[in-house]
This record gives sequence, C-alpha cells and structure tokens, in this order.
Amino acid sequence: AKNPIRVLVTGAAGQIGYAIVSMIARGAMLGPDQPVILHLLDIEPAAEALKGVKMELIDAAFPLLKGVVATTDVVEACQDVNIAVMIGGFPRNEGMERKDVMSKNVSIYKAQASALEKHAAPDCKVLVVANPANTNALILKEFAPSIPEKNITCLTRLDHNRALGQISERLDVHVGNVKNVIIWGNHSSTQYPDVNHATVATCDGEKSVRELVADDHWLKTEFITTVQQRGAAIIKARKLSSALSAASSACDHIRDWVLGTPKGTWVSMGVHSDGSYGVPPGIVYSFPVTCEKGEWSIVQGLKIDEFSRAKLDATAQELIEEKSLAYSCLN
Ligand code: NAX
Repeated sequence: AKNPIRVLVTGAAGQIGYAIVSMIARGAMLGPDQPVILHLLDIEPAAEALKGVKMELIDAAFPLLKGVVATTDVVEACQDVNIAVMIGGFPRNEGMERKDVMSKNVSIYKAQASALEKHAAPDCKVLVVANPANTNALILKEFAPSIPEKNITCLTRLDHNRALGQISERLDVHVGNVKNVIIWGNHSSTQYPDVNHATVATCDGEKSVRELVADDHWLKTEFITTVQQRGAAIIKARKLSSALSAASSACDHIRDWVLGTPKGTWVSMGVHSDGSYGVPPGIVYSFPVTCEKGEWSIVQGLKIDEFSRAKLDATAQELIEEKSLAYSCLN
C-alpha cells in the first residue's frame, strides 16, 4: 500500500474548505488508491466549526482517510505536509479599501510562508486559492525563500473550467470534448480567457473552437465577460460565492500537477513568470502549462494576435500594481 500523503487545507472551516475536504478524502485530488492525512487549519473564532468538520470527516468513514489533524496552530498544521492548499484569508467586506484587505492578507501569507518553510516537507507543493490569489502566492514565495519558486502556484483553474463550460454550452458538446482554452494573467476581472488555440473533439477529429463558434464577436465580447464575471453571477444567484466549483477546480489543479496532464492537453495555472510571452518576470501570472512527473512547464510558441497582446499586457499591468500595493503593506 502507498504511504499516506499529508494535505494541508487552510480556511478549512469555510465554504470552500467544507467542500474540498470530502473531495480530497475520496481521492479526487491525488487518485483513488492514494491514502491521505488531512491537516485542517483555521483561526480561533472558527475553532468550534473546525471541530465539527473533523467530526463529519470521521462520520463519513472514508477508506482513504488515514488521519485528521484539526488545529488553529499554524506550526502544527504545516508539520510535514506534502501539499498545501491555502484557502484561508481575509475577505473583502463591503466598504473596505483594497489596501486594507491587501494588508491583512499580506500579514497572513507572510506568517504562513514562514511556517511552511520551516515545517512542511521539503518538496511541498503549494496552491494559493485565497484572494488576491496571484499576489498572495507572490508574498508566500517572498517569505519562504527556501521553497523552490516552481512549487508555489495559484488557482486559475476555476476560470479555465468556466471557460470550458461556456464553450460546451454554446456548442452543445460535452465539456470533456473541449480543451486547451487559456486563462492569462490575474484571477480577477482583468483575466483574459483565450480560445484561439482551443479545440473540440468531434467524430471528424479535432476542430478549432473559433471555427465551430464562427461568431467572432461573441468570442471577443460576451464570452470573455461571462467568464470574467462568473464569480459575481454565482454570488448573485446563490447569495454565497462559488464553493463546490472552486473546490473541484483546486483538486483538478493539484491532480494534474502531481499526476500529469493528458498528452496534447494543457491547463491554466498561476505560476511565477519566466518572461514567456513577454510577461514581465517577478509576478505570479496564469499561463497555459503542461505537467509531467510533478513539474509544470509553460506551453511555448503559441501565436498571440494583437487583440490578445493588449489583454495579456493589461492583466500583467494590474498584477504589477497589486504587487506594489502588497509591498507597500510590508512596511
Ligand atoms: P470563507 O469565508 O467561507 O472561508 C474562509 C475561511 O478562512 C474561514 O473559515 C476563516 O475563518 C478562515 N481564515 C481566515 N483567516 C485565516 C488564517 N489566517 N488562517 C487560516 N484560516 C483563516 O471563504 P470561502 O468562500 O471558502 O473562500 C476562501 C477564499 O477563496 C477567499 O479568499 C475567496 O476570495 C477565494 N476564492 C478564490 C477563487 C479562485 O479561483 N482563486 C475562487 C473562489 C473563492 O472566491
């Protein structure tokens, strides 16, 4: 039997936390034959709720779940973890300034970075979900210098999956037959959902999404804004933000990273920019990536047209501004 993998979930008493823990314990993240030990972290005001989550995990009697550590102590939570899913953060409440939210999250990510650096397994893979996700990942890297840059990522897979979903609905094809959309940039409304290289598997082989949709205007307007604003649409409908789709996409992100992307398929991940596609280094930016043997690499050589160029640059610009706001909170 395989040794259990330790998975840290921060913000585990929250909405996404509640949805993701059962997915992980059922093998949706690391595979149906991989035992796991869950490390659940939340803060003191949520300690009772966190206890409740642990009780339910016990009650569900998951065969793959070999243990649960539920704690409000960040050091205990980070001990020997192999995967860290960082969902805990400070929400932007109505009327709060961007700078105030940033400053709260910067201090949370600074503290958690140090704990991970000192106590996590040396090859720990980190996925930041909490917003501002790209910039939180950047701060985490800054304060965990010994964790390799390649091991720190942020979630844009939900946006990626939303884009697949929109194309699937529009063309009335199963979502599993659509692939290779791209989310470029920030997990925010400046993200650029790009279908220029996306394809659909049909009985006559692979066809390009642009060709099949034909309506270029829709692709350049409504499609993009629907994906960018899907989070707000969910809040409007549910009176709560996306949770099950966020949890499921976070499992997809880790699964593909650890177990590899299927041949000929790429996914979107927020990673440290290496300058590919003219994106400035020094920011965490969502790129198309393929994964093999636990390592991601940015897909190279895709043609970027003028329309896309402007969108790639605009979302990079927003990330540069977020970075300077975050650094100004450090003083
Ligand atoms: P909730 O408010 O339901 O849960 C957050 C949990 O984090 C709470 O239980 C809270 O007590 C805990 N927490 C706060 N500070 C903490 C700390 N220092 N250490 C540990 N835990 C802490 O929010 P939820 O809906 O679960 O969303 C969580 C985060 O995901 C938010 O930042 C949200 O903006 C972000 N999202 C990111 C998405 C993405 O695609 N990257 C999509 C979904 C989601 O909106």
